[in-house]
Amino acid sequence: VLGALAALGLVVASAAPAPAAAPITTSVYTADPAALVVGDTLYVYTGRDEAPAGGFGFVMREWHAFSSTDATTWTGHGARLKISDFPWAGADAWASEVEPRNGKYYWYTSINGNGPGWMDIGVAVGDSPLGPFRDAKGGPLISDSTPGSSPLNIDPTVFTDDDGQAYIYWGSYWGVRAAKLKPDMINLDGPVVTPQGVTNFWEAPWMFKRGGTYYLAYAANDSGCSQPNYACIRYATANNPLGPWTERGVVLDQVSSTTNHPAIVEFNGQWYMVYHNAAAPGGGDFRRSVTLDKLSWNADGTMRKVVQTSG
Ligand code: FUB
Repeated sequence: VLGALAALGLVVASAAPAPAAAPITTSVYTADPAALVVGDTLYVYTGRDEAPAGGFGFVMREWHAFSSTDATTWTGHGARLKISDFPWAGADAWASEVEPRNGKYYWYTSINGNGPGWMDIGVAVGDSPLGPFRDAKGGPLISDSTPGSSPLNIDPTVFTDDDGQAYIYWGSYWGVRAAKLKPDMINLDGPVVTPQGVTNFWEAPWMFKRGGTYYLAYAANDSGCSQPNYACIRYATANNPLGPWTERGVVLDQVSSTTNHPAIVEFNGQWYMVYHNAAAPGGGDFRRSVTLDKLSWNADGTMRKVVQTSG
């Protein structure tokens, strides 16, 4: 029974405290983390890699949720959102992020909308961090027919500023995109813009604010930070949520998977870099695992490079 529950991601991943960089679970392969603090709990939302051993290409059908009160011991809550929850979509449960507003939780997802384009961005809504979640729009929030969007709309990150204005950033190999969100969180408010100054952007943006400065971390794959076909995590800062941005360097070197995907969060007074790699048993580029390491700051507001304590 335990094995069956583990396969569903419904058992505590580790009874005893594990080293900080152990995978948050080995019950399933996980990727593309997004982090959210609600009260005394750190939630991490992930995709699930289901590619067979040695398989080439992503097989991703659902998004999972995990929680912890110490950033060390994790409880798996199973798949809280699936492709089938979006009746207009049919494949590719890629990167996602959950953003709270007015007591609701909005789960923005990369998903193949089965339309003329490839990937779209959908949004589901729930009444708690663990849902249940339902499609909030009945169609994509962003698709390749959205003026100013990218041919490949993936990897949404949503940030709400101190004045209550929410922004969505997303992007792929054609560069980062951004737009304001209406207060309902399920409609864009104004044009899609292409933020300037985000150098070597590849995918996987993660937006946050610290001490009045806006930070945009993202996966880059330039030879200055990684070997060919691997990503590192660079970041840029700005004084305005839509930029212009100044690139500040590499905060996470390449990992053991070709892709990488950051979520940066403060929890219980400690900052963390949540990311994925291929270090779990049987892991690989399409069988990734989410882990996290501590992140610290210089006095000038720049980030120190994260020390990876897991392969
Ligand atoms: O997991 C599928 C895709 O790979 C994500 O959308 C990207 O961020 C990269 O991790």
